[in-house]
Amino acid sequence: MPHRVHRIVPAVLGLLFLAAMPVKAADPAIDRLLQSPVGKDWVTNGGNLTNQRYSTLKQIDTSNVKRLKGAWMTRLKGSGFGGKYSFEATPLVKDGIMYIATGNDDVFALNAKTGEFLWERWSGIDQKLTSVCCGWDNRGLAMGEGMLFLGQLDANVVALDIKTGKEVWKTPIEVWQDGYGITSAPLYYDGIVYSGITGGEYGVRGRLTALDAKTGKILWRWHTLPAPGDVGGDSWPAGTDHYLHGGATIWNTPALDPQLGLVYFSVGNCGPDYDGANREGDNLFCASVVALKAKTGEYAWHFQEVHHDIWDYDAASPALLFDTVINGQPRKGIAQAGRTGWVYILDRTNGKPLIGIEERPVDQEPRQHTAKTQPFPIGNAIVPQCAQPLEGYERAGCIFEAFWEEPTLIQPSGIGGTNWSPMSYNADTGYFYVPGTVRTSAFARYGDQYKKGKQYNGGTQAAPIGSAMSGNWTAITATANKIAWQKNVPYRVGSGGGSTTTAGGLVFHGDPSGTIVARDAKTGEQLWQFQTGFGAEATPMVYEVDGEEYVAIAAGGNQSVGSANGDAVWAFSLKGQVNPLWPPPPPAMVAGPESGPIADGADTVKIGDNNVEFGYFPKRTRVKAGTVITFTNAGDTPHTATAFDHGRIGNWDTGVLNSGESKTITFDKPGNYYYICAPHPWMYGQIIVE
Ligand SMILES: [Cu+2]
Repeated sequence: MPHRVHRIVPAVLGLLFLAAMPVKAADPAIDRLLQSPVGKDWVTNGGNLTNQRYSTLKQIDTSNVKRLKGAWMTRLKGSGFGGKYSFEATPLVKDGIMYIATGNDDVFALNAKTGEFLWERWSGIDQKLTSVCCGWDNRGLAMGEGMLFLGQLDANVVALDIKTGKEVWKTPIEVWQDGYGITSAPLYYDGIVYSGITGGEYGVRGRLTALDAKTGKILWRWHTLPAPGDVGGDSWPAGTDHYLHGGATIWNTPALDPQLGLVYFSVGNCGPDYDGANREGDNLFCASVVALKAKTGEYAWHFQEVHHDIWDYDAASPALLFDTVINGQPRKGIAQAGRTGWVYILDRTNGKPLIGIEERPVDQEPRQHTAKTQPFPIGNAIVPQCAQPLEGYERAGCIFEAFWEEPTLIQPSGIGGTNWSPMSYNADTGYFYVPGTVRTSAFARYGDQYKKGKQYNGGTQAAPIGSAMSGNWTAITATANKIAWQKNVPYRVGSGGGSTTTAGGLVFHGDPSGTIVARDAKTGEQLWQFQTGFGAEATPMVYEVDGEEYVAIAAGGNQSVGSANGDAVWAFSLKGQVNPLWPPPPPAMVAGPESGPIADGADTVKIGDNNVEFGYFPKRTRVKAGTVITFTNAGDTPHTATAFDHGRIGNWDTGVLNSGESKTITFDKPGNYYYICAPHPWMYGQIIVE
């Protein structure tokens, strides 16, 4: 009976965590908060060690949430404001002070009651980094021992004095020139800082790194790509060096169970993303959830969500720990929302499915060395898992449809389902609140040579021009993996902001249109919305100062969705007086360049100009046959203009243009020429030749 379950669970969780205090903790106060239900302070990215993003505060509830207004809004001095950035960070709050990082890795301390600046630390990171695949981004901070910890896009982990913002130590995990970076918020617990690394699109070797919080010294690293002889090493072809550049990076903050002594994290895609031809085998630990011994980094267990991934079906959203009761038995759960559209629900003591996941035979393509079977969780997916046919495409299929060079339409697309965004869990309802992207990809493989520090994708998954894109929010039951409610929304969610839930019976989330929304946690009914003025694509958090409850969210857009850029942090409360801003331009609901003005006679196209890094200017141009068009990279990141014709790419191509470089292409024949950026296939342009 659901009612019984709901009352038991929070008690079990509280006891479990408080029972496991470290003996000689370096920061007992923070460790205690990390192990407790979240109250007035929010001291780590996921609220506490579980990543549940559940607040016990309930001053704001279903009956009064409609009265919420802005308590304050602060603009972060232009930090991370622009087309190359996404603003996805969750603020931390401790003792009335808010700490937040922007997409430029700058960190600000604000008075959490008023929004006033207390200190700021500008990262000074190199603006010419070429190793950022998916927008300049920093998902947040960790705190402990009087310091704040962050990972930077230049692959350094940094500790700042929490009182002043001054740098205490800085440890390079790798060099960005080799394709590495960090976008995840680290996790602090019991004297250790845990950090993931990105670069899955650049042929790197993924890993979790544990650092001594006091000194920044690296204590251990666990490679997500096993060397020959390591656990999982036989899931790669023998005698090859794939383990050195097969990707498998970590996009998000780990979770940790102090009682079991395990640290848990989700692992991203293999490289090259869409080309499995040279990496026969299951390719561990790509697209997996992994548990390690938290002190030593020793392997404990893994669960692979997608074998031999060729669809970019990462496990990118953070792993989440929860306790529940199934068939009368208390169970220790872990859940992860995959890009496949499923939530994977496992037993966190051993990595075995908690509800049931079946290995089923799937479509085969021998040239891709597709896995014979794939895991199918029992329960419901949150997004459609079959693509609709589209004119001009001969192949359309369902999840795990194999493909080679013939473009093949598949849902979910390679960006989800659920991409980087966190889901939340509310023990009162027993539901996970899962963000979803509904989008079709045209998958095609084209092979790729590994070159150190360069993009290494081996294919593409651009959305077909004219295809629809949208999003949804789904409540999934933790005991049966079934949809309890689902709400469709106009724009893609799941690439930026996630959800946060409260004891007030609410779920909060942002929206690419700029609103922050509150829903009834039981029914999904929208109870409140408020326009922040910028793409609200970060995960909200909840805190209390002087007896007043606040909900806060960063609003600065997301480059992969195309929502409005900004540099704002908003806090809301029942006593708030600040009114909403005007709505910014909304993002696209259809893929492609086909909206917007056509520049007549323009024979130059600038890429990444006007501080819009992932765009062409003009996006659409009309010229006479025989025109020579000059493509110039005016941005910071390497880009291409690559022909895109019904999913086929490359019958003309500028090749990679670094910042400042140009290339000319002559268009002799009348026609309609679409193009994309090969490394950023969500950038579209069009040349109409008459
Ligand atoms: Cu590009």
